[in-house]
Amino acid sequence: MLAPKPAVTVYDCQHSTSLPGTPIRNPSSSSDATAKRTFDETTAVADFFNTCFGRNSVDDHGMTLMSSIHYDVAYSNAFWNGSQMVYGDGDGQIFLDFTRSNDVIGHELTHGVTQYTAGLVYTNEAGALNESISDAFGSMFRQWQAGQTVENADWLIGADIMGPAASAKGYTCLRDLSNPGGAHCMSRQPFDYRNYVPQGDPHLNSGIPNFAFYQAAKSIGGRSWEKAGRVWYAALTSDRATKNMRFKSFARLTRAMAKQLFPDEPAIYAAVNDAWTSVGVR
Ligand code: ASN
Ligand code: ZN
Repeated sequence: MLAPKPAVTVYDCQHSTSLPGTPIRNPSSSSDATAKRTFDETTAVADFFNTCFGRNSVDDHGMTLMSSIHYDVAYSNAFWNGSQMVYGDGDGQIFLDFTRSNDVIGHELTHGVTQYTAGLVYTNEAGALNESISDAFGSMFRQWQAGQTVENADWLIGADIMGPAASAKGYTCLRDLSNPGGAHCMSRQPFDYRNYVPQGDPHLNSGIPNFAFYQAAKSIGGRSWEKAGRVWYAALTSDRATKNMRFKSFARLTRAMAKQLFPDEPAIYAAVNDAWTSVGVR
């Protein structure tokens, strides 16, 4: 029997900061493009987790996926607040409406998945892992929706929310899993453990596990979510995952899961092992 799909609800903050705001009756047929997009993409993220990883909503128990849009005035961010997603419209100069990037929607929902699984705290290495898991699954969702392989995927986070002022400065994304230190990234990141920034923001140090994920997926080849994604998902949801995990512990879990899930494909373990080793995590 197929698991029922989680309900998807959308609320309009009408530029206030009180949550959740006013319910939008039929977001799937709303004349507000933001409402419709939020409904469609949130539904697609639920399909992605269900189809690719057998997960029923963020809590794996069909929890309703709730989103509030038009949060605050010119608010240039989006976040998971522990029970729902919240999206700003951006200032229209540096950032456009945050619902425009499907990877951003995937990223925020994945924070919910992490909360219900490994429960990674949001500081130090565990915080950077938390952020990286959201980028990895956000990017995989974007690739899955577009039917891309690791070769033709763009691996970008936030490409579709770059406003004219950001584009004018040459920024094509917030972050790039395939090149975290590139000048085209609005938020350039370290991508080797030797350049880890102590007490750094999780969004900074996530470049290190991001680059490990990219390299593992790239050398395995094909579709990122089918092998590398399953290995990362198994590590995230493992009983051995802990909320204060450091890079090394998470890397060790991915190595173990690569062997467990793909015992007849040693190349997958080798790709995962080499990817972490190349970013300085042994
Ligand atoms: N958009 C950001 C994120 O999901 C919000 C934050 O800083 N937590 O990572
Ligand atoms: Zn995040």
